[in-house]
Amino acid sequence: MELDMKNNKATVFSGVQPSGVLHIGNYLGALAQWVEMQNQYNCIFCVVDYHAITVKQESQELSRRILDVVKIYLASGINPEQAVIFQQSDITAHTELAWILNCAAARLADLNKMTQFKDKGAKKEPACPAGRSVSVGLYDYPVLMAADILLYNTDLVPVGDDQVQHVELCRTLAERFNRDYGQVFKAPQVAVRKQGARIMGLDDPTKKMSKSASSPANYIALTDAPEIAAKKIKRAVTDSGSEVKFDQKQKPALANLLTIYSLLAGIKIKELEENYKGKGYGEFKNGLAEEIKKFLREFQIKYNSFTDQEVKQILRDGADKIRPVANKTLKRVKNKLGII
Ligand code: AQP
Repeated sequence: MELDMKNNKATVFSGVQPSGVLHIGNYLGALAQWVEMQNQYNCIFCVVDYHAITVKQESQELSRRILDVVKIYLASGINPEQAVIFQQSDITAHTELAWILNCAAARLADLNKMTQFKDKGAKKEPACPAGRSVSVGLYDYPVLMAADILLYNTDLVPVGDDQVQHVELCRTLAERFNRDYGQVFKAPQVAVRKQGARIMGLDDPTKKMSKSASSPANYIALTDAPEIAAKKIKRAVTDSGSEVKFDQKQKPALANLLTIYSLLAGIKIKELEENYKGKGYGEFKNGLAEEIKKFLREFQIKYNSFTDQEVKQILRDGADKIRPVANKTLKRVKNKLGII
């Protein structure tokens, strides 16, 4: 069965790494946007397992997490009848195209500008952020991501704020290849939500919420027990003062909590400020904790309703649908290079 890409809909591509427990930052920054897009576009959502191994993973845990990420997609509302869901390593064209882009389009100067390998390197080895502790794969991650996107003639890439730099690089690589070897690739646009594009850590509002954070107090995992999640909210860092007011500069921790509350409850921030006028941080956090508990309870009922067998079948079907599209693009690229 081949994917019908001949309709007039634009194509959306995005993915998540099975590199840890997914958190509400992943949900609000990326997944919620994907769900909104699936009626309007040809959507392709990938579990990017080759990206996950750019940092050390425990092999049994990785196998488990690949399936869990798909369950999270499904619980978020991605419908496999509408969107294609597949596992990156099932389509060999991704790594083949990444190698070709490494040689024919990417430059060291491009990759040296990327911040992710420096940030992750700094976490492991503060004295040497871009050095000994960073794998070549982590450094090259943005090129593999460009290959993921370009194989499917993608128009739009919905991501959180931290991935914008990588989508911009993808455009550069596409344009450079087209210029040097002839037109093959479509340069994609990035789609970032106005609100929720960078949810910050609960323990440190200057750093983004991250699944590889050293402390679970940093994030609300989508699989956290609702009571545990409520406790994390109550212990979350807040700012000085007591007025519930959105002020990114003076009250970054509260601004983050207000953003989470607003998106989960579907209530405007102005309205939340009004509701909590004169009530203080404690009452505000209680309200948010209740909202989180409600969200997680409903989410987890759906999450737990899918079996591993169902998920494996969805991944097989997705790969079968999408493989011809990827192979067609790869063939065009190889032709341009004279690899026939
Ligand atoms: N804190 C965040 N706020 C909003 N969006 C976020 N995303 C990640 N963190 C936040 C978005 O979630 C999607 C999937 O992320 P990823 O798996 O590609 O990895 P990442 O961007 O590196 O996110 P993490 O959670 O921090 O993972 P680790 O710790 O493994 O690197 C992307 O669209 C991302 O922008």
